[in-house]
Amino acid sequence: MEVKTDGLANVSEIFNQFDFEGDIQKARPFGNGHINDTYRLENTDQTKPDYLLQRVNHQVFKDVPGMMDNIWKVTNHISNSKQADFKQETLNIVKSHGGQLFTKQEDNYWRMFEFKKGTKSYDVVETPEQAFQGALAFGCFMRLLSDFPADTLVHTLPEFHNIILRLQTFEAAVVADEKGRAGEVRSAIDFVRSMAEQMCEIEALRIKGKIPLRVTHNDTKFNNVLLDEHDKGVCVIDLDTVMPGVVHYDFGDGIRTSTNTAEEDETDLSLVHFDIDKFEGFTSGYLEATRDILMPVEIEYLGISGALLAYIMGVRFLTDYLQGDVYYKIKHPQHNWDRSKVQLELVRQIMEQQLDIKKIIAKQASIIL
Ligand code: ADP
Ligand code: GN1
Ligand code: MG
Repeated sequence: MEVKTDGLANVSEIFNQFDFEGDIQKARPFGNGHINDTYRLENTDQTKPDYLLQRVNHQVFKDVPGMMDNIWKVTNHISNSKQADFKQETLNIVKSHGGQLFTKQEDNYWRMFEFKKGTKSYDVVETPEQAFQGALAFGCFMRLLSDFPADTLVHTLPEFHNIILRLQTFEAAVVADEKGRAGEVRSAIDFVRSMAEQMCEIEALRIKGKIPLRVTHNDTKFNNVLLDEHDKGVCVIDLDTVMPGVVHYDFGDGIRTSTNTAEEDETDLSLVHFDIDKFEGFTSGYLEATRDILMPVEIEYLGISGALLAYIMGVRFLTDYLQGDVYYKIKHPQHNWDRSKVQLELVRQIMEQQLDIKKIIAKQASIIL
């Protein structure tokens, strides 16, 4: 066994608790997630799958059994769906020898999935066609869950995208200024405040019950969909946050990540562009799967949802920076500040291009303006 998990038990002790097939001799850290620790397990038996072992971040996800139960339910629902035109693969959970959806070792929770061979995820989308394919998969995902009883799901992160509450936490962090960083980020604080009213509109409508609740993924960052070698969508992953929400959360997070020409933590802001062609690609893919199930109020607010999700992430990264980096994994002390600036720049650009954005949505949704 080559890999030890930074001071924890050897990973072989962990994965041997699961009911996998074949023979695993190699494990290596995998992926660019900000929350969980992921390892790819390579099978020496070529006829058997590789696996993905994850240590769940239980500081973030307090109810791991509830979360795994959600994932079990929605993946079964997708596998058994009769909506043949929208079918797609889903994550396959590998249970423990005792038949559990996870194992607990000391304070840590671990789980295993089959690794989807021949797939990749993109941190930065290269072409409008990739954006289309990923969006089609995300759209199918929401559609396949449109007949799932949402009230049977645990709210794994209650009020996760509630920007009204996120702004309260942000304002408290500005006042507390625990690390003495508020002065340095003053222009970002001012920008966040100047956009607050507009950015709370969707959430206010949700709270009033004016936008229908659906089962949403809530973390449709583009690297949470796997594409095959021909860039066709294969499987939506990272199902930790699947719970009731509004379509704007999923469409918006897909837009903020698939249209950005730069990395999420790019330090040269001149490289951060909202790419309207990728916007059109993502929009047409998403609406291909969902056009006929969305209500007019849902379509009406798709246009600002990309800005909203970029704003939420900008506020969250900035809050974490002010609080001393207590939530996201960081690689250097400025990391959350860098991430925040990129998101707030995207907010600015997406709001500036609302006219063109709304025309594209109307065209793709087949609405006559
Ligand atoms: P995090 O919650 O930390 O973002 P993810 O579940 O998204 O963790 O996994 C991190 C990365 O691992 C993904 O972006 C993807 O590239 C890869 N990955 C996750 N699940 C699978 C899978 N079942 N098959 C292949 N690759 C996967
Ligand atoms: C986190 O787990 P990952 O890296 O896919 C975060 C998302 C943020 C994203 C920003 C549970 O997603 O909300 O949009 O980072 N997930 C959680 O990159 O907080
Ligand atoms: Mg992820």
